[in-house]
Amino acid sequence: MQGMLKVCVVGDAEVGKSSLVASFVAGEPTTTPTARSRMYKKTLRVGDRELQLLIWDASSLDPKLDGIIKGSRVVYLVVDVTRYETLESLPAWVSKIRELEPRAEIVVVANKADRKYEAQFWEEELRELAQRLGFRFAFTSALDPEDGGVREAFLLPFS
Ligand SMILES: Nc1nc2c(ncn2[C@@H]2O[C@H](COP(=O)(O)OP(=O)(O)O)[C@@H](O)[C@H]2O)c(=O)[nH]1
Ligand SMILES: [Mg+2]
Repeated sequence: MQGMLKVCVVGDAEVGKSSLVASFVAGEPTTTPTARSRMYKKTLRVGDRELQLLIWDASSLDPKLDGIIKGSRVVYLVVDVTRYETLESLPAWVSKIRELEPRAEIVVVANKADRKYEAQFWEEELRELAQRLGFRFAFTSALDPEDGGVREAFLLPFS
């Protein structure tokens, strides 16, 4: 077995970070919003490899946010498809991550995809940004742990 891999989940407030992590780790989205960051452990089997993830659900209000990003191998950067401003703040997040942890892989998670009918941006716009800023992206619905694409999004860097 390999060592622990540190990853973190960041993004603007209320985009669904805690719901995504809870959905991935425990199979159900969280119901308790919190301003504090939390760490979870999750063991993953990918092919014949076993990965031990240390997953930080990083609160955007946490004064220790920079320390959480530092040392992360993957940073899941969450945006909310129903709020365009979360896409507008994406480049600033990418710069911050690149500055703190240049080698981290960034995966943009476009969450709340179940509200597509209210979406303020979608795939074309993400693809354009992804090409320019160099990240991969996935759509998710944290409210649907089974079919919401949550596991696929978290696994993207490891498959
Ligand atoms: N419709 C929908 N609501 C979501 C989704 N993910 C989170 N939410 C809701 O968005 C709000 C903020 O979620 P939370 O996980 O606390 O966001 P955080 O501040 O980024 O940790 C809560 O009311 C969640 O129930 C999703 O995929 N779809
Ligand atoms: Mg939260």
